[in-house]
Amino acid sequence: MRNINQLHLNDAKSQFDNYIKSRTPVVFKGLFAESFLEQLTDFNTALDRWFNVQLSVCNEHFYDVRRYEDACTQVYQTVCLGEFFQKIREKSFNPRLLSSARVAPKDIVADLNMEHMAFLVDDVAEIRPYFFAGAKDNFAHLHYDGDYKHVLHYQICGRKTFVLIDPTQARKLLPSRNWSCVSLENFTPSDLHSFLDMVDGWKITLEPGDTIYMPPAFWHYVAYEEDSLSIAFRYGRSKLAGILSTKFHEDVALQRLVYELGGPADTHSEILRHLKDLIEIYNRQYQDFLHKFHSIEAKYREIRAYFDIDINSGYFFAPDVIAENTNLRMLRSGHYYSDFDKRNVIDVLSIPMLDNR
Ligand SMILES: O=C(O)CCC(=O)C(=O)O
Ligand SMILES: [Fe+2]
Repeated sequence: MRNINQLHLNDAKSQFDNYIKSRTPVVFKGLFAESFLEQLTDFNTALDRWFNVQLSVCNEHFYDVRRYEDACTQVYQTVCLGEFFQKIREKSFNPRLLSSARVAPKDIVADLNMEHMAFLVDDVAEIRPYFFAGAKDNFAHLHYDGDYKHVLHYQICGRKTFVLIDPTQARKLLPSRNWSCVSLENFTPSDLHSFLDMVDGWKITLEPGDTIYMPPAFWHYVAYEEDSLSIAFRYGRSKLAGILSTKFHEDVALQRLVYELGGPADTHSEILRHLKDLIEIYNRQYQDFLHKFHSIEAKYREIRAYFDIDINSGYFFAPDVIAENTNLRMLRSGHYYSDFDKRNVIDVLSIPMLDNR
């Protein structure tokens, strides 16, 4: 297991670049020390201030790798923040309800001054804030985010443990799309420790006021040690990563390509060859979206073989899980490939292939 370094703000200014370049997680202390947000590190104070803020909450955070039916019946409900925690405490709400990765409500954004991050990111205007609220013992199942953005996750109040694993470890994680079938939420502390040794992962518990940097495409699992409020600031991806994220369905093949693009330039020629192939396959004409999906899947298999990621021979996959996941992947691909007419082509010449921030 690897520990995550903690930086004080003075050091952050000079050192953050090295963490970004080497795709290494790090934690900042006191990012909003001089702003109003830092006055809300006490849970009850924050709850008082934002009691009436409307939240969209939803059960579960890992429906893809559970039952197929669950994936089709995700139901959101609207509730105000104060009532949300009250109802969980009095057990009239399911404790697994989370407000997860929803665009931060405007009353909360009004209490933020993003300029406090100006020294960390090139362009504050491109940062998108997402809000998270959840009660003690909740969790976010192990996954990676297919937007391939950098993330600064600020812990407003409560404590949360972050586990991070880099994309090279995918073959040990039984991945399905961007979800792992490994349920870290069921591990004992000592199981987790051994597992993190196996996958060379990082672990840290954030205190209120801490901010963790998650590099793009990283696997993460989050455990709510206490009732918690936090904001994920997502920002900064290359034009190429944006195209891969929005045009292609998620797969560890793509995740790995994005990760490798952030690495040393002398490894790039094979990566670029795979990417150009993918775009060429994307731009072909197909009779329907499933044909397009299957052609892209075939290339993904080739890329996975290149990186030695054999995702379908995981030792612990039950056959029905594989079947359901394959089914789900195929259905979801409609979202990406239904519009398969000539207009939907990627202009390879317009993409700076090696602009990888
Ligand atoms: O804190 C959480 O519940 C999940 C965090 C997460 O997945 C993210 O910031 O992308
Ligand atoms: Fe995430």
